[in-house]
Amino acid sequence: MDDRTTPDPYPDLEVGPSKEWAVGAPGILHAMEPALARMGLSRTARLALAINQKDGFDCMSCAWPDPSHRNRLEFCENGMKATTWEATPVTVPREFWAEHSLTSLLDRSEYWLGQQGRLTEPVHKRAGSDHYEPVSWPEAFRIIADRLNGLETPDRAAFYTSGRTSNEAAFLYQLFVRAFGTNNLPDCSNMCHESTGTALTATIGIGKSTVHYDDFAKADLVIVMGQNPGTNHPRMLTALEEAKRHGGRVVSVNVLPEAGLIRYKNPQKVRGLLGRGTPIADRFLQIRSGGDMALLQAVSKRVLDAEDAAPGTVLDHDFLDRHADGLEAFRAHLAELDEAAVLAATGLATEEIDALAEEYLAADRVIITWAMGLTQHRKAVPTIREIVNLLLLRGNIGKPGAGASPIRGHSNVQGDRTMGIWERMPERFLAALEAEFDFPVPRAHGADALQTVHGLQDGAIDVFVAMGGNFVAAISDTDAAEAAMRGAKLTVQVSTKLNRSHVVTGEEALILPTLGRTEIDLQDGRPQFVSVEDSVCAVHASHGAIPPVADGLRSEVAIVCGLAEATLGERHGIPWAEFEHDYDRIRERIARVVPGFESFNEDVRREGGFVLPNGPRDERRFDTPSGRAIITVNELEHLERPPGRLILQTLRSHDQFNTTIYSLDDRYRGIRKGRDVVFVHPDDLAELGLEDGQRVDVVSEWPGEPDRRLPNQRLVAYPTARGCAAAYYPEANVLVPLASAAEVSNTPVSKAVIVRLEAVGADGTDAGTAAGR
Ligand SMILES: Nc1nc2c(c(=O)[nH]1)N[C@H]1C(S)=C(S)[C@@H](COP(=O)(O)OP(=O)(O)OC[C@H]3O[C@@H](n4cnc5c(=O)[nH]c(N)nc54)[C@H](O)[C@@H]3O)O[C@H]1N2
Ligand SMILES: Nc1nc2c(c(=O)[nH]1)N[C@H]1C(S)=C(S)[C@@H](COP(=O)(O)OP(=O)(O)OC[C@H]3O[C@@H](n4cnc5c(=O)[nH]c(N)nc54)[C@H](O)[C@@H]3O)O[C@H]1N2
Ligand code: SF4
Ligand SMILES: [Mo]
Repeated sequence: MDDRTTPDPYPDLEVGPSKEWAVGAPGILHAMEPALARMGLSRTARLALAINQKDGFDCMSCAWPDPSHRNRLEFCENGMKATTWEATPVTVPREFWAEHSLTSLLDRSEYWLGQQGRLTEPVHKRAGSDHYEPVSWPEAFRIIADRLNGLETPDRAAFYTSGRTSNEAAFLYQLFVRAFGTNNLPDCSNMCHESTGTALTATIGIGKSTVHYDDFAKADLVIVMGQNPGTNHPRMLTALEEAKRHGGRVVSVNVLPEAGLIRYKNPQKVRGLLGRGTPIADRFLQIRSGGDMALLQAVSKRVLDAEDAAPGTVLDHDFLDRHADGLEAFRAHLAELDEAAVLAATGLATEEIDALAEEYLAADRVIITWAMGLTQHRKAVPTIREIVNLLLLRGNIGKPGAGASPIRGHSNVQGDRTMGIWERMPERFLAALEAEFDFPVPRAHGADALQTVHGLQDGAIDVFVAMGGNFVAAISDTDAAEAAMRGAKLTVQVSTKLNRSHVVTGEEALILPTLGRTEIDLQDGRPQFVSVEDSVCAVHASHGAIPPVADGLRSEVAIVCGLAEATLGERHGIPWAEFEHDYDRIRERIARVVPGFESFNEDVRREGGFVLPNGPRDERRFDTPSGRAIITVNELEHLERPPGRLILQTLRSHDQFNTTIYSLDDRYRGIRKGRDVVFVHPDDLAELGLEDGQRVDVVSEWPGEPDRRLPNQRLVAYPTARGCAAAYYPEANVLVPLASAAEVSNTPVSKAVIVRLEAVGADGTDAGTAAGR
């Protein structure tokens, strides 16, 4: 049995008070300690001096951008954790595979698997075997090529990508997949900001942020919605601090009072290290889960009411006349807005909404940022369209200090999309690819992440290849996803370290170990560099800084080229060997296919890189069918909480990166040495007849389906919004129904799972609360 389901997996769990401040000296020290212990001073120093520096490597953790004026140390605590996790000198020894059967590895947690160190040689699990065995690179490529070429149609294979893959590797990977003949390119973005891309492309013509890094310092108001920057984008706090120094205000809209937004100690400033830090959020709206669409509509209505009261003075008429459609329908729709429904949906008081509207009206330049608290809801797409509506009313797109700014997850998830990693790339891109490489590029849309699970379930997909990531742990409904993966004929993982997706395999499986971003990538004796695109569309180079942890590791580029050569041979005449030996040759091709990269090889060598063109940001140009931005009408519908149930969000602790668990602590939330907790408001606990410290099964309900269960969690009384609960991803993924997906974007609804809590007796048996039984 997996230790997610053992009765008491974390016997040392400690729960203390949550913290009000984030980062500062304790943070950086916290991150450096294990690094120093494991890697020694010289390796640690070499890494610390290279992260996010001009000639160094791009931090592989989140997609937060770098400022143009860089400090000597330009990283945060969590960047250091990610770096040392990758750059550890610990490696998985050859004997490991003989000693550990796959069945025995199923009992191991993600934390344990990650602790085994870096993967160093390709391994192969034959059909029917319970062990991986070392295999040579050519043999590994030959096996995969044989299986791919033996498929009835190329659509029987799916090729997943996680967001650390460089632009160069991503471009070649999608080229290989499309030359092989399919658009089955699911990616982590399907589970992440897909709702953002869907909403923004339809309304403003581009699925990306419309701000520059420097805009944060120029903003009068930054509204941070559904995002926990103190943990997930720590250096964003520096940008928010700067905004405040210039007189800007910051509002947080969140279900939880997250530490970093309350008070921040900047590790780069002596003042920050010693002092009490800067209070970041001037205002905190503690919203109910899924209430954001109602809040945004209510604020827009107040803006329109203010305009009615003083015609011609509130809206940006010049902007609206020139650039936007749909104002009248929007106005008519909001005239009918039911304030009672808004209050029920948001859980906020009228005065709190009035106050936010006043903040918005008082500001000439407004940025709205958001992340998973908005994108992973059933109504995510219309909610993000409402962000656009609110911004458009006062021309807050395409001027300095203003804009819509989704904050991306993985360090190159945005770049991977730009390079063509998407199951539904637009015709423009596919036609350009076809013209450049002269083979018939498939046009039928491919499978996204959830469709890939269904494809595996139905037997429509036989081969699953993953360029990074940990698909079975990251996607919804772990049990169903794992069962589906076991039905595959072949699974292939290109990875740096072990995770659950290496253990839950198809009939036959391979692991191909890859270089990480910290490592020097030599091809023909010459160092190569790669490039990435951050959350605000800036592209820059990343150079490895330390020697690879083992001989024989290959770069992601080399692995794609090896796979492609073995699978496609001379087909299509694509010069894979040339690409592998000199990454400039790849960039030359990208330059001819992807707009904005025309002088890629020159631009990427400039200090700080270059910024991609962006119609709305640069010239208020909206690439929609009408050439204008679209104000949309969205029916307000909010999540009803059935009696006796809670709305559970699944989120990240401070010491994890997605499915990678660095430590069992979550210090801002007061949790140590364990992850089996569920956070619930004390009044809800009382109402449910439960108490802090008690153990419960968390049971998720979905109409017509059997219950899903996360057993034996410790209740933690916590100041979340009423009716809401929180538990850690990925453990809580067992609770997310596969059928629960956002409208249009098909993103799993990981932030709103309807659950009931069932008390567990001291002996670990079900003590049987009445609810739902
Ligand atoms: N250290 C670290 N950094 C990371 C990651 C990591 O795991 N660790 N992951 C990376 C990735 S891939 C991503 S996508 C980002 C994720 O970055 P975040 O989106 O910040 O990550 P989550 O932990 O999912 O936090 C969601 C936040 O939304 C709030 N929230 C939940 N539901 C609602 C709602 O209905 N309304 C509102 N207004 N708020 C809500 C939660 O309380 C929480 O603060 O971080 C990236 N950076
Ligand atoms: N319930 C719930 N589920 C969620 C979410 C949630 O909030 N709640 N969040 C969703 C989001 S936002 C995301 S982005 C997905 C994340 O889903 P994924 O991207 O699939 O997962 P990660 O945990 O980021 O992947 C970690 C693995 O990547 C590999 N890796 C690390 N670095 C490299 C590298 O440089 N190259 C290669 N090839 N491999 C590398 C390592 O083997 C590591 O184990 O999860 C989603 N799932
Ligand atoms: S903010 Fe993100 S990208 Fe920057 S150093 Fe921290 S983890 Fe790395
Ligand atoms: Mo993400």
